Amino acid sequence: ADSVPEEKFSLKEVLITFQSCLTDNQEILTDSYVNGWRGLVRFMNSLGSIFSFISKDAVNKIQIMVTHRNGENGDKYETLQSMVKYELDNNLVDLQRRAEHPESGCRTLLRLHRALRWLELFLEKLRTSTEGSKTSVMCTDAYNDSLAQHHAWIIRKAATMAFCALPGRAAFFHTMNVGSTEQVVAMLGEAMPFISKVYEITEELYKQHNLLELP
Ligand code: 1PZ
Repeated sequence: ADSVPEEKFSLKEVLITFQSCLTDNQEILTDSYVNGWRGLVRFMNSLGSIFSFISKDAVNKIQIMVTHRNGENGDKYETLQSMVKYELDNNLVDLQRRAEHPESGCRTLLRLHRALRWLELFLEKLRTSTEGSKTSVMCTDAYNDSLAQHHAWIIRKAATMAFCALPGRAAFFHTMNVGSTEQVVAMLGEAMPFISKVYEITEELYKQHNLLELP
């Protein structure tokens, strides 16, 4: 079927967004983080509708973060650090089970944060892959080493089935819209440190406040 021609975009721009998340004193800007995720969702949607149950959940979580940011106390959500402080100081986080605050910024962001780890692992596998490598295997391995540990059996099953529909390595690189394989590999080498940095800082923040297992 014909689809509305989408404005061409490159995964490079998306990954670079994560560079602009970091402030000089190593805080993470919520708006840039969310924008990075918007780009990732756009990219995922370009891979086909089989991934839409995944992108739907990501979109839902992005929207929760945007709602916090646009709310009355939006300024408290300027950085992930200020969000954690504000929500904890004001008892806005369900720590034991989901109850009064099922959509806290802290628990919502934790889900995106875990998914960022999957992305980091997957992109690193892509970067170091060879012509014969299978994207579905790389994706599944990355998933099993990260997100899968936090997902129920039925989600794991559905996700693993969706991964089998991923385009092969050459087509996948083409979808990234970055250029030749060499250019893709170079771009990933440049952009990955920013993703890793953002992941690391968030992980440390959550660890400090004991938030890594939020329900
Ligand atoms: C390139 C192919 C895309 C692979 C994406 C790999 C991630 C698979 C995740 C499957 C998740 C399916 C749907 C929903 C799951 C939710 O239950 C969980 C937990 O949230 P809760 O139920 O506690 O509110 N949601 C998540 O774990 C967030 C998942 C976000 C997925 C983002 C994918 C990133 C795509 C980047 C593309 C380059």
